Amino acid sequence: MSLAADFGRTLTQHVLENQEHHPDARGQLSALLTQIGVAGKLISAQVRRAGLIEVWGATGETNVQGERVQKLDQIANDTFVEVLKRSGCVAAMASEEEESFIAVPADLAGDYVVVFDPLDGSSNIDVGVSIGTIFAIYRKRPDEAVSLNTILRRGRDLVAGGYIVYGSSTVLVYSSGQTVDCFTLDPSSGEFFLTRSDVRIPEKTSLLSTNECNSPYWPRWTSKLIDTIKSRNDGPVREVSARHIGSLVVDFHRNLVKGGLYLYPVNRRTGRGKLRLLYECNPLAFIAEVAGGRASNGEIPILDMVPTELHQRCGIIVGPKADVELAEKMVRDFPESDS
Ligand code: AFP
Repeated sequence: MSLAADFGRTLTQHVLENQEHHPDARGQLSALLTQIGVAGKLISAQVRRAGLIEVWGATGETNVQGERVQKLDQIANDTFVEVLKRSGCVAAMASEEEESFIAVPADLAGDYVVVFDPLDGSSNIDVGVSIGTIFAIYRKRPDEAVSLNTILRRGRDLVAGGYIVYGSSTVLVYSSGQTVDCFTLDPSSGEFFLTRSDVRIPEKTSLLSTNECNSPYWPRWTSKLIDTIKSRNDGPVREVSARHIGSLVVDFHRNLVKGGLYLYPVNRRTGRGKLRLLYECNPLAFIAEVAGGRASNGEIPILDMVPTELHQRCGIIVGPKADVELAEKMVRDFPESDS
């Protein structure tokens, strides 16, 4: 038996096979997804050296090879921007790390628009805790000259989305709308191999993920929802437990596989959320919906929100459908005006 048979399909094989499901596919989306895999491998290699970069950075900004030391989130951003530019598949992009969007020069420009958070959970970098990259892909509207409006699109228009988790292993998860599939990086061969296919989020919430220290700033419905979910433990068996890492993408990935509800409501004093609609909430909402879950800002699905700014923030509840719908009901039942 060959070793490849033990591992199963590679990311490239899977992407090419999936291309057949898209009637208007011309191969550019497949090439783009494959290049995102390449960017993920490059960033993963740097993440594995993060502690060393930290030490070198602190002692004079030069590593043992005499190279200038950059911060990891800057490395991840520059890597993603460069790989996407050179892919020949992207017309414009926007990054959580960049103030404005980037238009790709005409000679390199392709048909797609990519928005991404190059390194989510950066406060976890220097303590060796899992972090990740999040991305989402739109098809550029035909004949459109690139402008801010090229980027400010509803999540409902996405053609693909996904993320890469740099954890105990490096895992790339993506969907182009049919299924959600997970690939694990085999460090010895440098290939991503399919390790979970057609992931469906469990229907029951068994994990609850939220930063409970924010409770003084929560809208009224949030505590009511959390109390309701915790009350499921009043019986003889514990049904729900808490898990919160503080890297949204990693919290999301665990919840997707194990059945967890993630909440980051708007701050009721400022009326603002923390997480970014374009780079964080939309891609994860896209994955959640394809996997049979739901993502909402409490009033409407995240994917139906119309962005008005590049770095727009919003509240989010994402996870098993029934409990996201329960949260939406609680938003209606406990309006702020009654407090
Ligand atoms: P950074 O990438 O800037 O560290 O942001 C991380 C994040 O947006 C998200 O990944 C975390 O879950 C969230 O912030 C944690 O923030 P709180 O400390 O407000 O809970």
